Amino acid sequence: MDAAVLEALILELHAIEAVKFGSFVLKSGITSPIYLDLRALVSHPRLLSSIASLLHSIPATRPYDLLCGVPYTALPIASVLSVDRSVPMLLRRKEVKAHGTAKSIEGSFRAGDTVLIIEDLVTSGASVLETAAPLREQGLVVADAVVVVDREQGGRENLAANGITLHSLMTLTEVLTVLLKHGKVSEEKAAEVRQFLDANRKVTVPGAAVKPKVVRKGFAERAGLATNPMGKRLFEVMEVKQSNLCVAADVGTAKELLELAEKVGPEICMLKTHVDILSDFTPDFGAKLRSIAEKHNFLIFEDRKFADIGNTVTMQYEGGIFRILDWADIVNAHIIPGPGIVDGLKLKGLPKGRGLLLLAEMSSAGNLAHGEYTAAAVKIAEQHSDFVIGFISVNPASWSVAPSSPAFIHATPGVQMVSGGDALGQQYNTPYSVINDRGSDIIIVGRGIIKASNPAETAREYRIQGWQAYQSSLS
Ligand code: S5P
Repeated sequence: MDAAVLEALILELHAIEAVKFGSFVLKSGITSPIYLDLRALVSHPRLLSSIASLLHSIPATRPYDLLCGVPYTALPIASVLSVDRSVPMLLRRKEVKAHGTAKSIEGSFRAGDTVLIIEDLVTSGASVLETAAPLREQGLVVADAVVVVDREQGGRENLAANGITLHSLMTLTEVLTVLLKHGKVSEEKAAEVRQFLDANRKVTVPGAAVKPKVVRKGFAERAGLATNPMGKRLFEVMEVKQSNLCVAADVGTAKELLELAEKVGPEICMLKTHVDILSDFTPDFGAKLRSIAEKHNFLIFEDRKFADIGNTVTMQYEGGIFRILDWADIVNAHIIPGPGIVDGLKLKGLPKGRGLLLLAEMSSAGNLAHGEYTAAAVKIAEQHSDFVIGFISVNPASWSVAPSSPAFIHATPGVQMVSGGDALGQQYNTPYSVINDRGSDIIIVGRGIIKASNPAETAREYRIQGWQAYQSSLS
C-alpha cells in the first residue's frame, strides 16, 4: 500500500479511538500497553468502506470464489467488501448447536470453492484457524487470510504452518511509527510498546528445519498391511471416523475423564489416559470407559510408559490396582531396558489382542530420545511387529532409519493450534505441521482440548485440522 494512504488510514483509526494506549488485559491474559479495537468502524461507514476496498486490493495467492469474515468484528468489513465487489459471502456460526439442523456454515457453496478469510486483527492466528476449520470440513479451500492489523505475535507463522498465507494492511510497528511521527503517542509510551512487542513475539517457525512434505499411503491401505489386529483396528477406526485425533484425557478424576470421553468420543480415534492421576479410581473404571469407547468407536490408550525389566512389567501391566491389561487396548513403553521389556509386555498383551507403541522420541525440551536411540526403537519394533503397532514420535520425517513397513503408526504429542510451549518444557507444534511436515499420523492433544471452554467443539476443530493435513499429504 502507498505510504501516504497507510499514514492517513492509521491517523483516522487513531481519531476514532480504534487505537488506544494505556494498560489493557488481552484475551490471552497478557497486559498490553496498546489496544486495538476495530468494532468502532461500524459507526464510520466511509472509513469502513475504504478499509474494505483496501483489503480487496491485496492480491491473494489464489483466486477466490467466496468471502468469510471471522465473527464478530470482521463481519461488517466482509459484508461491505462482498456488496461492493459482488463476491458472495459465507457466515460461520460461532456457536454450533449440538442438535437440530443448525449448520456451522451458512450460505451457498460447492466443495472445492476457495474462500478468502477476512479478519480485523491477528495475534496468534487462532481465531482465523477456528474459522478455517469448519470451512475446510465442508471441502472448501482456504489459502489466504486478509487482515487489517497484524499484531506481529506469531500469527503469520502459525497460519503458514496451517497452509494459510496472511496478508495485512499494516503491522503494529507501522501503526506505532506513524502515531509517533504525528505526536499521537509519547516517545516513552512508544518505547514501552516496542518492548512489549519484542517480549511477545512468539515467532517459532514450526517445521522450519524439517524435510519436505511426506507422501504416504492411505490409512485404509495401511490397515491391510498391519500384522497386529489392534494396529489394523486403529487404522480402520481412523478411516471410518475420518479422525487422526487422540485426546490426552489428563484430568484429575475418573468422573471427569468419563464425562470428557462422552463429549469428545465422536471426534477421536483414540483416548489416552494416565490412570494413576485419577484420585477416585475404582475397579469398575475400565468397564465404564470401555462401554463409552464401544459406543463412540474409539480405542483406549493407557499412557503408562513402562520402563522396567520384562518380568516387572508383566506384573505392572496385569496386576496392581489398575489392572491395565483388562481395559487398555494399547499401552506404551520406553526402550531404555532393551527388547526384554517388549517380550514381557507381549507375553501378556498379545494373547488378549492388545497393541504396543514404543517411545521413539519425546516432545519435551532437552529429552535424550533421538538419533541412535530412535533408530534402536525402530529396530526393536521391527523385531516385534506382531505386537508393536507403532511409535510415539515427534518428527518421523527426519529419522535416519525409517520403519520398513507403513503398517507402523506414528502418534505425536505436543500439539496445539498455535506453536509454543508450557512452563515445564512441553513443546507444541500445529496439527498441520505435525502431520504434513513431520510425517506423523495421529495428533495427541491434551490441554489444547481439555482446557477449552467447549472441549467437544474444540476436539472437532482439531479433528478437522488433523484430517485435512493428512488428506493433503496423500496427494
Ligand atoms: O513425549 C511425550 C510423550 C507423551 S505420551 N510428550 C507428551 O507430552 N506425552 C503425553 O502427551 C503427556 O503425558 C500428556 O499426557 C500429553 C500431552 O498433553 P498436552 O496437554 O501438553 O497436550
